[in-house]
Amino acid sequence: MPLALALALLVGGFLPGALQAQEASPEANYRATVMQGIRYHFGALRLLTGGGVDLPSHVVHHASSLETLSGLAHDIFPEGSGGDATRALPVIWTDAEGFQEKLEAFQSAAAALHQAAEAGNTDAVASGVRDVGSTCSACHDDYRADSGQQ
Ligand code: ASC
Repeated sequence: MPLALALALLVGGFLPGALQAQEASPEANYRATVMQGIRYHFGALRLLTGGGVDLPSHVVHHASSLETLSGLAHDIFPEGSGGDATRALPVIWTDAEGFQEKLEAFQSAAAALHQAAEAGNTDAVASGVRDVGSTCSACHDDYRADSGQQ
């Protein structure tokens, strides 16, 4: 075994837990996965509404999925699922009420967007996409770290 590797293993083995890179918990991984789903459906909607992709029949499917996923959002922040390996900030749990308001604003905007899509109202869909985007940013501004593992 090369000396450098042996030393790294030795030092790593004795570092206190707080100094070792933390691994994300299954709950944090699940949260990040659901968020990716939200991000992809939202990205698809942006491409379909002024983003140059002309497949109007797809809008309702992404809007429906986005509303469904927004309904899962309040379950994916269990107490204790924060920590260094996630961008979820501790204020999510210390300001649970403020966080809940942001979640509900997202859910309402996603529901309104889905409704506009079901009605085939192109203008309402376009403004609905913008409104959902604002609720994403409003929450990320205060409750998500700017950078991090996930
Ligand atoms: C995304 C994403 C966000 C929002 C936000 C909308 O695709 O990851 O956080 O859109 O940028 O304004």
